[in-house]
Amino acid sequence: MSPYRTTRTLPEDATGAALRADVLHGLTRTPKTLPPKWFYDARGSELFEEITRLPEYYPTRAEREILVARAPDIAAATGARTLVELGSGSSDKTRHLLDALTGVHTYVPVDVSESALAGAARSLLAERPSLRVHALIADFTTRLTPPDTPGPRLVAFLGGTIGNLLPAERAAFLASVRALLAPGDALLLGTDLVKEESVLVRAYDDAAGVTAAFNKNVLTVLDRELGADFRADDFDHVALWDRENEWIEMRLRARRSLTAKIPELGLAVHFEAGEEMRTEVSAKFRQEGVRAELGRAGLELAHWWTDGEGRFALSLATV
Ligand code: AVJ
Repeated sequence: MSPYRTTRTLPEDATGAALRADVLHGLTRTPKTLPPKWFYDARGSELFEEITRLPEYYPTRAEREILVARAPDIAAATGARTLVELGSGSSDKTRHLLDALTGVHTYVPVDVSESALAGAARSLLAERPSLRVHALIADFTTRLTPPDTPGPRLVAFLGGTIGNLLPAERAAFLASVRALLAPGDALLLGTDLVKEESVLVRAYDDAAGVTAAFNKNVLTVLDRELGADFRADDFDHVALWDRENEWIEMRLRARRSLTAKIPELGLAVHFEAGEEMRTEVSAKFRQEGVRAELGRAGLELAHWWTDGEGRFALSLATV
């Protein structure tokens, strides 16, 4: 019997339908927006991996530092027997947790990318043959039905990805996570922290232009998936700090007046010269804000760990 099982909660064509709905909605409103999840095709995922190695992009290294230092504390505080990871991607940082969480025999990675799940499971199982991996092909922002595995469960949501959700979406997301937890279960949440503006902006506008390529890659996704005729060099990459909302915003700014055709939607979208389309929000947090948002979802902040430079935090929350 294979220790790798998958459960699909997304219909095979869900991705295409969701992309069409998001593009239709986002490009026919003012200002224009696209949700960040469409960055991550094969090329976009590769560019993101490259971003995590850039000197300016500190969150991945800072979070790894905390995980390495605190994994034994996390194991002791939770006594977890099942690890559920939302948006698990390559499951790269998960190793640090699995090494310390000696009571965990079942790992439930949740991701929309079936290929990422299969690749992650293959390499984890090669290292830990006794691990049971039950992958969920699912969008973590929708209601999840995890398999019936032994508790206590630890649900991990790493990388600061919660910052890609708008405040109302975060509240709904945290409430749905809360609904997954039984008494004794816990949530491990990674959040990037508010810091000096120049450090934040450089992390999203690196000197080598990798983040610019990552941002523009969403246009090639629309061209390939919807037959659109966007050209990456008609747009400039913009990263700015919104000090009121305390989030980084990535935008694509039209270098000239243009009209893009999107045949699959029967749509022509006009951009004025200089018009900006928002492609990502990446919120930065403070401890009091995290505590309050968790509290409103019925979760209690039990531990708050940061890296040595105070750039990133891991929170452990209980019900
Ligand atoms: C993967 C969502 C954590 O918001 O920092 C990196 C994505 N965007 N550079 C982030 C991203 C631009 C990243 N997360």
